[in-house]
Amino acid sequence: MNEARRTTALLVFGLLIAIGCGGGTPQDVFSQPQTSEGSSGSSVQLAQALPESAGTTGSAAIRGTVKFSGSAPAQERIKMDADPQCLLQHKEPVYKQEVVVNPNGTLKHVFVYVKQGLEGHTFPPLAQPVTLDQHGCLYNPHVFGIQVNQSLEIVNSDPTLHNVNCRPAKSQPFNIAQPVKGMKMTKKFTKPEIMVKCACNVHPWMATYIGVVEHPFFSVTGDDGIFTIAGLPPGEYTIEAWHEKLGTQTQELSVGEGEAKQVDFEFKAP
Ligand SMILES: [Cu+2]
Repeated sequence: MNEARRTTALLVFGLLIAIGCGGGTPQDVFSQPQTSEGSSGSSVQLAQALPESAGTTGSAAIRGTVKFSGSAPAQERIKMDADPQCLLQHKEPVYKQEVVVNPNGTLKHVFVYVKQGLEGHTFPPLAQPVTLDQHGCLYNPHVFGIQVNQSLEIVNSDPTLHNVNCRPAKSQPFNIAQPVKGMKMTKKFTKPEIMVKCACNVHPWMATYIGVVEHPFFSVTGDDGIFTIAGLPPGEYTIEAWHEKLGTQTQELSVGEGEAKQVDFEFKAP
């Protein structure tokens, strides 16, 4: 490798590390950012960035848009008056995150994952934890994915008490209190489950939904309604899109090595 190529390779490697350490999930490296409410609009598409330890990977990709049809429901404002520590952190009104229609007519907070087609492969959980933050008395992210037995780091960034009450049906439920800002705790889910709901009993508007899957092939739509599942081995797959209020939809497709297939979903107004 000559010096110029070495420098380029180091820069690319540094970029990947920077993205990987940016507070997002490790899946951010190859799909779109999932954690930051404000920055989830752009899709970072770095195919084949999965580490070798991820298991059976390839260079196939599935991308698409989750569209919304019909009239968007009125955004319901969250009243945080009961806890001044929550209220103080927001200068602007805060709205419920249930049905969020983006300005481009797409749907936010849709969990899209490979439901079938990866049987027989093993995918050890990625070493880097996924972070669930409690900030401004909201969960960030509101919807996200994690692998079975991948670490979930739960952080309280608020100067107020939160409890994290997670009720999986297949893994061990837990309910932890984090009374002090900066508290952290690590948990894992041991069985796949679509979806695990976690909620805060102190602030009844707080809820987050976690897609627990056996592989790293999932994505969540952000401000642009786009999902990207890259680094896939070639195969025939069933893809499912899940939305907390609008249900699930599936599509079947086959994708070859090095191929990127487009699959769009459309959810109708309730
Ligand atoms: Cu809370």
